[in-house]
Amino acid sequence: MSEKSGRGHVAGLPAWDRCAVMGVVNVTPDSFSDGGHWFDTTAAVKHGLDLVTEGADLVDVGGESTRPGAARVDEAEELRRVIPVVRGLVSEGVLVSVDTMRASVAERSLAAGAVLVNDVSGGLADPAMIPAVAAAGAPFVVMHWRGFLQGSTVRGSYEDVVSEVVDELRARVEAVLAGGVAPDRIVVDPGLGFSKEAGHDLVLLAHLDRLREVGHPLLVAASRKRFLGRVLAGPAGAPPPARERDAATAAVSALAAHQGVWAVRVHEVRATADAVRVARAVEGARTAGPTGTTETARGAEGTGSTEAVGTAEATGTAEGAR
Ligand code: PMM
Repeated sequence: MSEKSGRGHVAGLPAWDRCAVMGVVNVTPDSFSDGGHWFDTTAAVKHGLDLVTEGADLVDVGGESTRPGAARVDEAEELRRVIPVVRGLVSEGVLVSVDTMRASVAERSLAAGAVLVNDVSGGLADPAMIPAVAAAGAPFVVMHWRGFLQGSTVRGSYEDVVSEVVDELRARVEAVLAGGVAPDRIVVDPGLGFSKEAGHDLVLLAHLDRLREVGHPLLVAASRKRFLGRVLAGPAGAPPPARERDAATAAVSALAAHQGVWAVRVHEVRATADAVRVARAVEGARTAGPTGTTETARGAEGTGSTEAVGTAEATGTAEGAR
């Protein structure tokens, strides 16, 4: 399955038989696309559960906005935002990923039952992060990152964006391995929109095969990002607001799933959940005979953990849950 597709498997997580869907819950007042919506713990937990009902395999909980120019939130406040939401979702059987650049938040989230650490800095922002993840034996997302998005770091400059992102990710992975994180627990991510222009993001998406050569499962997080606004606006138009970029996001999810990425990270789950299932069905049809009868859409459903998707696949019919 995943080996054949090249999607890979992350030790410590279920082996989904398709691209996994990571739903986003930003417990922040200021994230660029959904800031302020899920700032309250109860609303955030409810939103995470809704995302699972809509087809999310994992829910990524973050308490710090990474948008350009954002001030850093202090540690106590980040813990206050994130930990109760992680606890609330874990208690409902949801697989939780924590989106943080702080070792303390990662450690406390893992202790509360989170199963994955998603660090947009790839361990660069906090020197205690890699030792903490290694000690916990947790899976770790290493994103391509050139620093906090301030001043000239916002845009980024590249001669050859794909080669540079691949090389820089390889170097980061080496550091993470040297810090004791197991190779089968590392996920890599090109960091769309982080020190990149719209054109850079598109070139990276066009060369996901090169990113897969880094040798670790790949996470793609295109959801509602600026480059989609640019594509939808056309050369002279104004970009639609972030919340009107969900159909474009689902299109990227289908393309990414078709190219064998391990997971996509999205704010609006329903359309992406459908997109990755269609991609899986098409992948299955490649091995079907000319009559197309060996693989059906039903058979193409993932084998995701019942804990992760309690309200969807555990009830037997993903169709019923959506
Ligand atoms: N982007 C954002 C937040 N977390 N995590 C990973 N691994 N990759 C990303 O590209 C990424 C991320 C920013 O998006 P948001 O604030 O709209 O959620």
